[in-house]
Amino acid sequence: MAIGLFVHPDDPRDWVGELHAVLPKEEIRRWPDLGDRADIEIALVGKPEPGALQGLSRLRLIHCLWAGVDQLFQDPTFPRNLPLVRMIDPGLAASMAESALAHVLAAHRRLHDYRRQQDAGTWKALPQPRADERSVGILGLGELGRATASLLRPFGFRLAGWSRTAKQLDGIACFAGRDQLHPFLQRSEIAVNLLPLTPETRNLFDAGVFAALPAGGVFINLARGGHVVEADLLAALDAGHLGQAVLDVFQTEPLPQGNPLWRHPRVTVTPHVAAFTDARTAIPEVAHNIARFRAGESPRGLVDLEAGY
Ligand code: NDP
Ligand code: OXD
Repeated sequence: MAIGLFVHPDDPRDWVGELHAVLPKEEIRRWPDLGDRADIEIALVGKPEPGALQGLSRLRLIHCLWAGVDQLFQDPTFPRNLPLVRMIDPGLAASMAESALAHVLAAHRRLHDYRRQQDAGTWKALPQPRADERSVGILGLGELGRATASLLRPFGFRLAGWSRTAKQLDGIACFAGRDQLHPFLQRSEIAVNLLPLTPETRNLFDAGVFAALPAGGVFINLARGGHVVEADLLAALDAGHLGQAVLDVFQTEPLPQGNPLWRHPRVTVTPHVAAFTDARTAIPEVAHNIARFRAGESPRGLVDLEAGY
């Protein structure tokens, strides 16, 4: 039996080298050179080509190398009858927390406002709240939301978080469920999205959600473009209610050239780079999960296919 690696041929990470280092006895076959497809027992996938997992008659486990799994469900042939594990990678979590910190500090210190002042040749000091006067809300208190909260906490921000199930976390005002979404938004001057894309969270950020954020609020989306109704986001920015949007992810990626978000003065665009799985820290986690699976134990990061994350 063999492990099939379904990553893009241009992916520069040394997946095979890292896999051989921790699983020296395993046979690794990299798509599309799979040999006899019936040999593949475990599939390691990023965003495989549609249909790439078809005909793997003895496949028993799918381990995603991305934190999010929504991209897999876009393929109608994706096998939904097998255990699916998502990536919990300390390297990715650290990288996401770093990106979130950079964007939160830029918003807090009003760097977007000063950029616009610079463009207009304006020399003017703006009011600057202290960190402990600034409310930051994190949507999603999973691996990445909690890592982000931990990195932000020492700065003294007034932190809040929103999740599906109720939580108690040190130093974070916790809100849960749809009933508590608006009270959470109303106190989030800087809102950081770290939710998974599921049927419940698709298009969550619509006109009502943007209106619930405080006037002048900043929306930072580091999760998925499918969370956002782009027309409603543009309307909230154009109306002057939303102060800035920092967007790493989009409904369509790459962001089409004609999309108005590219040139909007209150939008910052990055090309889906907030965090990448780091093969060096991720592959040992994958190896542990394979060992757990083979021992009949539950792998870490098992996806609830009903909930979609
Ligand atoms: P987790 O599964 O660990 O955490 C998800 C969090 O979202 C949980 O707290 C969960 O609540 C909450 N949640 C899920 N559904 C809802 C809902 N309907 N209402 C309220 N809260 C909800 O995911 P990760 O933290 O590992 O990753 C989050 C996402 O980040 C990924 O799915 C991916 O889309 C994105 N991502 C983006 C990257 C980029 O480069 N831009 C890189 C990596 C990931 P509960 O705790 O109650 O279950
Ligand atoms: C992920 C991503 O989900 O890179 O890991 O977006």
